[in-house]
Amino acid sequence: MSYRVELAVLAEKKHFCRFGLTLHNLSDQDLTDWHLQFIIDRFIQPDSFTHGAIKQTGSFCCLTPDRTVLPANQHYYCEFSINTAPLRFYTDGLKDALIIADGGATQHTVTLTPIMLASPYREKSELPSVEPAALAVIPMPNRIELLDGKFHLTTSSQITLQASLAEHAATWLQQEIERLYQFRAQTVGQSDIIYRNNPTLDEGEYQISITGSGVRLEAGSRSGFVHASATLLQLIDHDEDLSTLTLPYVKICDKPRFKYRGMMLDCARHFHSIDMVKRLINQLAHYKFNTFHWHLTDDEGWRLEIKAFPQLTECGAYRGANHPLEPQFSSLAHTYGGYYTQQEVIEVIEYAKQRGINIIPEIDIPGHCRAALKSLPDLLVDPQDSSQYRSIQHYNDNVLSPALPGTYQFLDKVLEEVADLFPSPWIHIGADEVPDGVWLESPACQQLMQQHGYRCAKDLQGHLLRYAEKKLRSLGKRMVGWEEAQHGNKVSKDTVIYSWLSEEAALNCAKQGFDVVLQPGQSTYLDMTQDYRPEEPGVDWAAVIPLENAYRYEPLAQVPDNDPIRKRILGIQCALWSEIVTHQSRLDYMIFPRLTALAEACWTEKSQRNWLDYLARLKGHLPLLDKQKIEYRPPWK
Ligand code: TNX
Repeated sequence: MSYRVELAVLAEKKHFCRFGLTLHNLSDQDLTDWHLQFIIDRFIQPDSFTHGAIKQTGSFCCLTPDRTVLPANQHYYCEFSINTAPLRFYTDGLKDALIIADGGATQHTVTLTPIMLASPYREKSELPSVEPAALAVIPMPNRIELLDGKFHLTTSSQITLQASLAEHAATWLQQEIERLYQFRAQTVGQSDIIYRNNPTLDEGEYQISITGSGVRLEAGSRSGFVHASATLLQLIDHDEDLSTLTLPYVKICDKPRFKYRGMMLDCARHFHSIDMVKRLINQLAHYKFNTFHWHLTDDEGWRLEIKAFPQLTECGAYRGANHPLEPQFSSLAHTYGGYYTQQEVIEVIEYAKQRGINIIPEIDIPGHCRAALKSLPDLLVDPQDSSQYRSIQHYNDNVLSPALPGTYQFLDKVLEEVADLFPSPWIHIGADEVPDGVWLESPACQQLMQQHGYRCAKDLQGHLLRYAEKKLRSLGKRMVGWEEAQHGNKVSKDTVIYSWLSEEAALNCAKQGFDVVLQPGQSTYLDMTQDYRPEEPGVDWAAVIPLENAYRYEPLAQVPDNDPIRKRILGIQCALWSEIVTHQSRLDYMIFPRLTALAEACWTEKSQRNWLDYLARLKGHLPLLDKQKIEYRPPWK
């Protein structure tokens, strides 16, 4: 350990923190002509900095000290301020640090010590202890009746299809039984599992009956059969010695509460491999989700191959020292990145389809576009625009211009390829977090405003989104976007709004006549920490979301049952933003088990939901997660 950096909170108030940063040179060599790079999510006030200067782009900071030599066995110290809420978690601190020395000729890795927080929370919160439930089905079926007796699947058991709609569901069941229990159902043999068509059942609805004569799964839709397979997989008990699978005698009648049950994964902030994406999609199928929202582009990365603009991935998919995109969130010393080829995307779409999951791609515009702007500067950057702004994630150059012809050429080509690639009838165009101050100092934007009588930036944003909506409509697609898509009041009521700020905001959109998907950050954001202890990874700007709070998320609790507005609420979506999600085990930890709790908000009628009952089922379900080596956050530590 030759170099070590320490960050300490010296003082904190409601919207102010003062920090001291110490860099120790523990080596026997002087550091000369050096600067320090580090990563932190919060914005450092540049003029608060002592003993040098700081330049920050996003989470990437470059500290130039006020002296060029740091002698062996000595330290450098500086202070600075951040005007945000107090830090409470170690992941709020520095995420990486790197010394660049000898004027750039050498670099040295730096050991980080956990941030010294001003008031770390030490109380332990514990879940009530429960006995594992015998029927550990999650989400809770709407009607389940346990009968006396057990059915055994043996090596001569066969899956029989009496419904063509069940083909995917049966194949998936077979694959999962093999993956989980190395148990292969036969192609000829005893017809023990029968998928049977039942046209009286609605979309997603299914019935299961397990009796002495076997397992019967009924549905009237592809999705219904997939959900039946999912339930069956959770009913299986495996006796390793007997090499049989045991199923309890039961009768189940089940159907979804909400039509839309989604999960969003941010693949831009950190890149998640195709295998990780498939793994998640498979898990979603187990909990009866039906939508995967693929966040493919953002300031810090463009992850989708676009044949018309190869630069988007050649340049925009990578961050690093010698790249137009600086390192962000992790990995200062190495180039970081990756993208999905269109061929890979086709495979993932097929994989998801077989599991009853529709994939909605998101191309986030006009904000969150830094990777695109850096990749296609000639097309997308307005050199006359001298507007000053800073986005929430601290960029001053991340917004498309509604006044450049290149913006529309870009949108046309990208949306055409995306619409071609994804069979989903919906395409998500983002629209979130366009910073204040944008476009104001651009003569071209000012002219566009005058031409149309627009009064503010929201009108310009609406102008661009209305164009995107028309383009998508011409491609046979419906536009969907974040809450802010309706800013400027220019898009039609066909646009589906994904509401992330609050339920009140969601209901407002619904009242205006928009269809709405609920994704309130306070309950469904899986990048929020799961407890108050500083070791918990995550952020807390929306809330801390312990398992119980995720479970107790009850949408529309204040809306009367007969209120017509309920029809506009299509469903619920959980989201994992990936600023801190660097690898599979972190992803597992943030998602599980909270995803299972939220699955129940999506699927199970309010009257059937019960926290302690869920905990008992979760306890009974954990062995299945262990079997799959899912590195969930242990609910009972
Ligand atoms: C808000 S919610 C964002 C994301 C961030 C996330 C971090 C929304 C539409 N935008 O860009 O990654 O917070 O929690």
